[in-house]
Amino acid sequence: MTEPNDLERHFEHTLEKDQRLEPRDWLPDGYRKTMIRQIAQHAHSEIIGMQPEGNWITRAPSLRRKAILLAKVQDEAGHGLYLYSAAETLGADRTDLTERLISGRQKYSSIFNYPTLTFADVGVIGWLVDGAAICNQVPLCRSSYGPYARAMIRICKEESFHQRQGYELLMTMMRGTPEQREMVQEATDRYWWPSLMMFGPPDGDSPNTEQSMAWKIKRHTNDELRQRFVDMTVPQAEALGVTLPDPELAWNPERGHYDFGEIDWGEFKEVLRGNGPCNTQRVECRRRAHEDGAWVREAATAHAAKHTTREAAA
Ligand code: FAQ
Repeated sequence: MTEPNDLERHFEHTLEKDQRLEPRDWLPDGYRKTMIRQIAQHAHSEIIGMQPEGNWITRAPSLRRKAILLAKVQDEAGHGLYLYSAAETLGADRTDLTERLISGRQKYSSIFNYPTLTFADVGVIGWLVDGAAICNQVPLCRSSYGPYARAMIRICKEESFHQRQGYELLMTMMRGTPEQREMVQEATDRYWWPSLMMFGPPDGDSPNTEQSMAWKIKRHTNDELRQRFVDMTVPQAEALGVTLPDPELAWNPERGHYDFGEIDWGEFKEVLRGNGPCNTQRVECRRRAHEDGAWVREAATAHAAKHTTREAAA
């Protein structure tokens, strides 16, 4: 085995001291590749994640709800853009990442392949999907790659607002008519299990966790975060007055955690293979938006070129 050189030692020491790695630092190829993969998948999730809720912007039941939803969806676009910028600091090319997304070569979160059938879904996405996102992303604020960790701080602040708006919407609906309460329960029934899948495969089937933990990219395993989410969400469901659709959900005093039923990993794998209820629609919509936006990118590039020529002439 060859001795590590100064650059490798600097990388290892930075991790040992729990400091951040920066774009100027030497990074092992595997670290760079893993970080680009995770950041790109995360960015794609934010961008594709605009679609399910975007579906309700024109049909929000009041001006207030419409303004809130518009702001939330815009935040998601912003998160996607910070994250693409973070991936660019690692040498990734945004056009290439978008190509990979629309050609199905790069993943985005499984959760966004489920439809939003009623307005209660907007509340449930805020409560459960943003709730799960926060649970997963707060530890990523301490991720070893500086630009990602810093982007995550702002993203988590905004996600907390998203989660609260969802919960407040559901609280309001639960104080409403029996039909509204039924809508909340039905949306919870549909979104509960897919939300648990957001944390990724069980630890025994997660090929990336061990190395990502060693590199301090991930701070907790998928199962640890999933358990944390369940423990946090059960009391919220009780306060809301909805039933989580799992008969095996029960407090386990010995473990100090809630036990929960088996997740349908067959469904998760199908969604990842592209066979979820909305995969085709989501990717097609993103591809169309990218093509329709070509003239904006061309105009911006032409404008920048003109600027450069004028500045050079001056
Ligand atoms: N969906 O070895 P692992 C949001 C893939 S929040 C699809 O365990 P890893 C906010 C995984 O990438 C959602 N693919 O992988 C919002 C890997 O792929 P590979 C986004 C999944 O990376 C809310 C393979 O399976 N959040 O957008 C999923 O160590 C509301 C093997 O898995 C993030 O991306 C899944 N659920 O752990 C927006 C957070 N799970 O290697 C709008 C950052 C796993 O085949 C509205 N990411 N895979 O290419 C992470 O923390 C990690 O990447 C995990 C997966 C935990 C997601």
